[in-house]
Amino acid sequence: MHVDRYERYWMWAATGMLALFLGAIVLTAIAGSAHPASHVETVDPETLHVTGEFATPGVTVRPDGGVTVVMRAEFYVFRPEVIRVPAGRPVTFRITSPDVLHGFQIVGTNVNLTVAPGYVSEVTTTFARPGEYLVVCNEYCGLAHHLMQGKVIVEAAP
Ligand SMILES: [Cu+2]
Repeated sequence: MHVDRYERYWMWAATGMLALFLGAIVLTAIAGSAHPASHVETVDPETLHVTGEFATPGVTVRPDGGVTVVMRAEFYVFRPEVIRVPAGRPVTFRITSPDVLHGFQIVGTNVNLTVAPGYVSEVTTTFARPGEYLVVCNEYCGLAHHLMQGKVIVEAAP
């Protein structure tokens, strides 16, 4: 099969660019330790109101002294809306949505989750000092999205 010289040059140039870009993706993924979400846990969004841990959202203290916060993000509220956790202890947030995509961002920290219906989003953090933190939804979820907020109150550990 005859391929024109210039066409061959461009085929090699395009192949080289593909290899270069793919190499850059692989290199930055390895160098930056990028990886897909490690926590994949599903839940039935239609029944989580009535059964399972998300039917009774709230704060529980684990035997190791850490705290687990089970939450729902739904039209247009976080449940519970006000969360009290101790400072200096690991706090694990487990959160899901029964309706649409929401966000869970604790302002002033690096806690920032996407909350998708059907999935449990989980993050563990430690609040160093007592204080109050604003929680906002940062995924547009509907007409009252701007009113969707909560509060984390970090109290001095007993
Ligand atoms: Cu929202």
